[in-house]
Amino acid sequence: MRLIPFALLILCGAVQAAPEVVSLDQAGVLYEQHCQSCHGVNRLGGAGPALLPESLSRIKPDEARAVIHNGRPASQMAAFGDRLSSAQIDGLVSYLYQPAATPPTWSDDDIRASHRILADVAALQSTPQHGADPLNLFVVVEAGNHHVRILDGDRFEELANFQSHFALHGGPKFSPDGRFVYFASRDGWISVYDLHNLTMIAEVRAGLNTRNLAVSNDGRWVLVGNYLPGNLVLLDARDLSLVKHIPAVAADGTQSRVSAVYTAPPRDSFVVALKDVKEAWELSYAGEPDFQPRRIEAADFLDDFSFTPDYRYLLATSRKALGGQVIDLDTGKAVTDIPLPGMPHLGSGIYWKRGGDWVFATPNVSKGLISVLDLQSWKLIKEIPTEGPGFFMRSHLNSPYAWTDVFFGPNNDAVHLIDKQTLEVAHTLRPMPGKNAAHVEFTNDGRYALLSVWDTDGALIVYDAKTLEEVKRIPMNTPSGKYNVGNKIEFAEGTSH
Ligand code: DHE
Repeated sequence: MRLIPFALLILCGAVQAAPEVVSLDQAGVLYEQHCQSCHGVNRLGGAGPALLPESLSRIKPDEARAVIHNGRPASQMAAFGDRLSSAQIDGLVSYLYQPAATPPTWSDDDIRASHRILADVAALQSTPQHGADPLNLFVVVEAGNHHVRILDGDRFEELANFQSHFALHGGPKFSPDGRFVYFASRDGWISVYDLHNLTMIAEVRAGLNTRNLAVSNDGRWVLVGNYLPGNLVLLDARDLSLVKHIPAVAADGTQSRVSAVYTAPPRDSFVVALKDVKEAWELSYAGEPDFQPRRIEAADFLDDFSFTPDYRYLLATSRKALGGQVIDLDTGKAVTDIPLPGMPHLGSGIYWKRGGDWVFATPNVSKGLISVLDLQSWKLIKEIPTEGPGFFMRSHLNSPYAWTDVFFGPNNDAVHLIDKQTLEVAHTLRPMPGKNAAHVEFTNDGRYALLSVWDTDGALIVYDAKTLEEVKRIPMNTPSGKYNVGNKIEFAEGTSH
């Protein structure tokens, strides 16, 4: 007779005895037993990410169910399908999407307690130690396994590959000399990595649910924008130590989340979009700054925005105007609405010179079109039809094309190359048929374009940007974004800010 271990009998018993429907209270107990040691008391995160509706908004309940059942490959998340019944997993999923009983808080003390110095910068070399061109490195976020790879942008060889915090989001940002790169994860962890020495310097948890970060043009400050708690967190760029937090509260006292924060180099300031109140903020970092926000009244809520090339105007989304609003940062006045169809993704828009004039093009996350605006008159010049809604756009001063993806829908394996002068689709590439192709970044000289295939068995594909020949294919697990150091620190035309 085969002996069944006692523990297994108990476990089987537990599974069989589990009720058909698990209440939220019962699920809370299951959370404490199975999840809390990694995901933290009150679901605020620990070794694993925070599990609150605010931080799970990107994950659909079905996916959460599958992750609990099967685990998440290349992560610490174990499979619980052999320990929990379907009803228990369903109960847990419902529980995770419930708001916290007491609103989660993250104080200055919490931030300071999370701060870790991982290397002594003073003891490191102050010149690049890797032999590659420091201005042509690529930082590639491999979202599928929460890793970052550093690539030599001349040879497309890997210089480093390291684990990141869970779910990095938004573009990493760089110190003005390109030596340091700053990452933000959705669950609030900010890290700084030294590209000269290929080593992590410091990390800190600045919030519970973070939007993005910006680095000042003098390299002294890092400003983090948070959804949860709704605030800005100012860090010393050298080691990420906390300087102060600034609550995102409107002039009338209404509390807001922060949609996004960017640096505006010619203005020596950070510009901040607020999500729940009709204000944009500008915080100067010139001289000895006090970081008091200058409040600019917006015509509508701001989800995200782009700048004009001179950084005088904001092109921001406006739900009310069904498109965009233009805000003059000098006068602090809303200039005009730009009615645009669908849901333009202005934060991903790029500008270039067409003839002698600046134009701005934005993808659209709900309609298959690219809107092109005249930046002098704010008029819509053209709607370029695409094979489906898109997320990202990229170009380079030396490229005749703007590359844009078809992120959503059945044609998400396609990438369109739009002729920047005729505004026609000149080429459509399908790098890996059937697999989502998205997000492009050019080498510093614009000779090569690096494109992602967002799939577990995905790849980073290097194209000759002129001949459109494939030069190299590096297998990767969902490489989401890639960022060229030179393009980023020059705030080059055609890349994201
Ligand atoms: Fe992003 C950048 C907001 C969903 C991948 N995304 C940004 C930025 C903002 C933003 C404000 C600019 C920050 C920066 O670079 O400093 N993103 C939002 C949303 O509001 C939205 C629609 C919903 C949300 O969940 O927050 C959203 N974003 C996504 C995704 O689902 C994507 C595709 C996958 C993911 O990683 O979550 C995604 N977002 C990205 C990427 C960038 C980004 C790769 C950087 C683009 C760049 O080239 O700079």
